[in-house]
Amino acid sequence: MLSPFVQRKLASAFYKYDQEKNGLLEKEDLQLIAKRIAESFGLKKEDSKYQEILDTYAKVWDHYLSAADTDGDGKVSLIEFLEVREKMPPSQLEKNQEVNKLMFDCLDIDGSGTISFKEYEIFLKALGETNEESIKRAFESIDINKNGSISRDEYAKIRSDYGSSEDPEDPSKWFLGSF
Ligand SMILES: [Ca+2]
Ligand SMILES: [Ca+2]
Ligand SMILES: [Ca+2]
Repeated sequence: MLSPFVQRKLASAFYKYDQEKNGLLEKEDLQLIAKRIAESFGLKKEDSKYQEILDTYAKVWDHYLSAADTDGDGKVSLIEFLEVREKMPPSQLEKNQEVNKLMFDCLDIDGSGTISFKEYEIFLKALGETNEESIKRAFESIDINKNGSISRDEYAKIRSDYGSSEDPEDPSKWFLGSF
């Protein structure tokens, strides 16, 4: 059984990703986030990077979230989302690494190999974050070595801690901004 604290964090993530606020996660929600991110970077539909960002979010659905859609209606409820985390077998955890890589590549828009403050800010704003302090706090909590950018390892660690740490003081709870 997931603890109430972990459930709260996962539910918070679920509702941030539910762009249309209908209480269900769908592939369309992820496509909306991808479009917002691409547009915030000033990309146009014709740009190959624009399509690349959309494709990456489509893969996140296909390789990861669709596994939570147990009744196969193309929509993931919060209950399904929490259940899949609870029962996640080791094979799924490996997939999780794949998703970490996908998500990282998606956030690293300029392909520099690290996520800058600007890149993370655009991501959080696409999820609906409006509080600048929360954005700063999120970035600072992920930038473990405080060198001003997020590495793959830092991202993977905080993403994993967000979904598992039982410590209410752990900075990983700020991963997705306001909490
Ligand atoms: Ca939705
Ligand atoms: Ca970058
Ligand atoms: Ca860093």
